[in-house]
Amino acid sequence: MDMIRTDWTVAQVAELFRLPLHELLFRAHSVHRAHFDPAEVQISTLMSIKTGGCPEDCGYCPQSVHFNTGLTPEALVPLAAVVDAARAARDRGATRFCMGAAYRNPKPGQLAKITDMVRAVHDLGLETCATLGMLTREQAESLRDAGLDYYNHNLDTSEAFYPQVITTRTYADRLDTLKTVRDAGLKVCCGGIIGLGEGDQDRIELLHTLATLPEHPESVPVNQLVQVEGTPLEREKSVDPLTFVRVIAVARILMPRSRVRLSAGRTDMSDELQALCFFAGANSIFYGEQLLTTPNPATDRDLELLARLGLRPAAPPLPA
Ligand code: SAM
Ligand code: DTB
Ligand code: SF4
Repeated sequence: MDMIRTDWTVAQVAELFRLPLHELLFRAHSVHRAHFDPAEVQISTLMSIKTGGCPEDCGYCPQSVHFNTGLTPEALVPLAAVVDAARAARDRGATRFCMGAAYRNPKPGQLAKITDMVRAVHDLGLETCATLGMLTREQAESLRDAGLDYYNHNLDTSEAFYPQVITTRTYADRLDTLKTVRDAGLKVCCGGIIGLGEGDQDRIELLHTLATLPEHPESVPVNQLVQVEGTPLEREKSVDPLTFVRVIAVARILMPRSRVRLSAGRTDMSDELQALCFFAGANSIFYGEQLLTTPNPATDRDLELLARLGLRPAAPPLPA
């Protein structure tokens, strides 16, 4: 078994990132096999429980009030709609249900409604995840007490590149919330986006920051930017697919026990690229025709792809 390390240096991460591709893939796949059943892919389904109208200015995001993306802001959805969507997701094979809200941070009345949603989804036997922006310790604890398993809060890119993408909050704000969530006893889902205009050094630094958190995030979503019309990044150059695979492979080597999720951007990826990502160590996907506000591959198509690759959806984890 490889050692779990949180003391990686930036130079070591850079060295991995720059290995000849086949050497990198061989190492990543070996680490993957040592820690996971390589035929198993964990399935999460996303639901946007509060869409649009977000005061933050994340340059990639269709939900920010700062950009005109044609999205109509909506109120927090009713509990019954969440329960219906979660049940449908469970019946289609998802084991985790992730609720996303376009908040900078939730207000008390909003949080109370969301804890009810978490409780109801938990009671359906699903793992629960939420992404609601910044949290206080009390909020993190009440979510945990309601049955929340994971909190998603992405670092997105390197600390150096961050201010070029987002100006309404800092990298330190992000790290603070990650600490709050961890200290409250929640599992952490934290990753980033590739294709924001960052360079390899930023990708290396993001991976380094993730892998040197006091504990590795249990879940590491690697998103490829979904270019949305009206956002400042709508015409950003798309990333070299082989660079994207390198990010997945290095994440797998650095964080051997984490679920690395091949997240947003799959509609723009070939089957072959997705296959390579799974080989490089990705073992989780978002499943369902919609991410938060943008499309995801059709579920039939995904099941067919997994079957063609000889992969299968992971069984739900045993209750603790
Ligand atoms: N407002 C909360 C926050 O930012 O933490 C939660 C919702 S936010 C939409 C969740 C994550 O979605 C972001 O951290 C970002 O990494 C990802 N995301 C948003 N827009 C995206 C896009 N166009 N392409 C890829 N990932 C995106
Ligand atoms: C994550 O890393 N990716 C998901 C989830 N966590 C919340 C969100 C992707 C959003 C893509 C753009 C959209 O659909 O609005
Ligand atoms: Fe708001 Fe989250 Fe979108 Fe940023 S990524 S604008 S915080 S919804």
